[in-house]
Amino acid sequence: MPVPPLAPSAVAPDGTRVFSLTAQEGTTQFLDGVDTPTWGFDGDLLGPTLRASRGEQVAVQVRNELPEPTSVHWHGMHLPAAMDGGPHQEVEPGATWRPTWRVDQPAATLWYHPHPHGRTEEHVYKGLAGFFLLDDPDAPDVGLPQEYGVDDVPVVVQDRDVAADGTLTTERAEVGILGSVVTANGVRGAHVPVTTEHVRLRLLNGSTARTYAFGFADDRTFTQVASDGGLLEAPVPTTRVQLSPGERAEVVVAMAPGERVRLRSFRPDLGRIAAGFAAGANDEFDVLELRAAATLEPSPEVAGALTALEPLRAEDATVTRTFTVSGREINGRRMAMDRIDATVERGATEVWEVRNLDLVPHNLHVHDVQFRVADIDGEAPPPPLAGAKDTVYLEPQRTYRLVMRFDDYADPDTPYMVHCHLLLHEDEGLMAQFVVVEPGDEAARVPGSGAGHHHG
Ligand SMILES: [Cu+2]
Repeated sequence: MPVPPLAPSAVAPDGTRVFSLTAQEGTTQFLDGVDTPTWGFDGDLLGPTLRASRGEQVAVQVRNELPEPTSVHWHGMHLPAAMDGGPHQEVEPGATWRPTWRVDQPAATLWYHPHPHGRTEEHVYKGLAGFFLLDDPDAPDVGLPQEYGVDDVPVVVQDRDVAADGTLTTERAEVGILGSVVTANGVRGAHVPVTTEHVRLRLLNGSTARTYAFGFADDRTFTQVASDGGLLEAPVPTTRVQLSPGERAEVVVAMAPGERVRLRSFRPDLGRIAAGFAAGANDEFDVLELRAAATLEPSPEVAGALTALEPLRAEDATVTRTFTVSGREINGRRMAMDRIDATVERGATEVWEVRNLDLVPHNLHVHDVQFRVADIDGEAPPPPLAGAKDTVYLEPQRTYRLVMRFDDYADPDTPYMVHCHLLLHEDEGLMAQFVVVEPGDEAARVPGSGAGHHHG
């Protein structure tokens, strides 16, 4: 299995770590000997891994060599709205966009992907995605494998529907495209050489619609150590890790010398979805095979306590908002670029009550923050959902109370997005815009709205 290269960076005189990414056209062979037109960053498919440490000022020179506008969103990153790479920051063909921000959040497996309004599904499906790993030099060593590409391996899992002539087909179920060509880091039938007793996989669901339930063919127990926004408080022994589109999990797998075991996606538990909706609930796939060497280097034991999450409690919230999700609408409205749906005061802790009214899958991704799931239909979340999250699966007809705090950045002119990360749903309108403003301030006019007023 190819491991994405670490992106080179240069440190500017002011100390900023500067990366470059170029979105470009290419070709990939998903089927033996057959070229499929794909898009990638700095290559034919996917992109290099960006890596930075907490406290660093980073910048990315994003160049668009595609024949149409795109954008690059830093999924899971806490940063100013104007740097977020959403639909208000599209990059024209031939142009370069240079967002810059200070990394200030716990170590985590984040990722980047396009977010142009109405075309996100197509751009991700064609291959534009990459990892953005954050490190925290001040965090204690908790015994996790950490040699990139050796015992600490990023794996983006995606599915595509590839015709015999190589073209990417776009036949859609209600949830979007459910393809049968499942890849790990862009290849089918991937195998990963293992040279250590423990291997850490950073799993990313980079699919546009499909939810995976990862486990091993022999049903062995492994350990989930992190969710979207970083480490869980304690390791969670499990046999399955379920990820909806956009979600991540870090897992540690113990291997015996010489053994081989396949990572599979088993039938996901999507909740009470209606019969007759194709949602991938019955699909199973092999994803990759771990192949251990005859002798393995020793690995440290994973600590019993991984981190102390900062308190983020529903009872500390000063604002509660309701987001009902149905069809392609949030609270009865489709996304409009010129309408601000919520105005949040900087520093506020809020509860967002999110309910999927439908009998089909949705999920919810909130930009700028890492939230906490306070409860699901009043019950405490299961341990894998108790950590820092930026994307959560929404089972049909259940209510998720999410707690989040909007620190640091206020900008009345530029909205963040909240949306379903089933990308067809997002493109068709299941998205809303919120701005974070200074306390007492109001949202400014956004481009084309013809309404609202500017703050003083
Ligand atoms: Cu949806």
